[in-house]
Amino acid sequence: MARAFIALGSNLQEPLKQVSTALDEIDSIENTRLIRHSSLYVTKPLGYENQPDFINAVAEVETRLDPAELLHGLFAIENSHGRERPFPNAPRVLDLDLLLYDDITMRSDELTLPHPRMHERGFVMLPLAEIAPDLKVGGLGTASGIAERCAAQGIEKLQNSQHESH
Ligand code: PH2
Ligand code: MG
Ligand code: MG
Repeated sequence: MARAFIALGSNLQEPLKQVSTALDEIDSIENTRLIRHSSLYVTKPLGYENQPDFINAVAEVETRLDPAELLHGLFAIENSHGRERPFPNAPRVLDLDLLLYDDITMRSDELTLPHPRMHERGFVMLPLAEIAPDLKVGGLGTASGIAERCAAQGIEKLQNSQHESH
């Protein structure tokens, strides 16, 4: 069994519902089980700023799939939510990014591990530090240490946002 972390994000078409549903769907990927997930966070858009706030969260899974197979499972969920890709960092109904897969470092056309921008992104690092504060992130230190350096990016935890069915 491998342990992997996935970032969830949405800022279109009822983002709360998109992210909550996606957590259940991640648990339904073959040979994959949701272990835990963070609270949901309301976050200011980073990168392309002229778009609505996001709902973000991070999930931890156990899986027998290899990284590419798991990624394809995530793409299938994005597509079933009607994900489109008009331009980089565009508003989206659902974005599922594979952040970490055990200690694997890899670079292919479709997947780079660890996710190359995760350590700069408060909307990834604060939720990750909530569920795995001592996790080592690629040679850059622990999730909680990196999260502290990202804290001032307009990231707010939603109260009572532990998802009911988990
Ligand atoms: N995703 C991006 C770019 N910017 N900003 C926030 N707050 N949340 C996101 O999920 C996000 C972003 C590219 O994937
Ligand atoms: Mg992304
Ligand atoms: Mg993505």
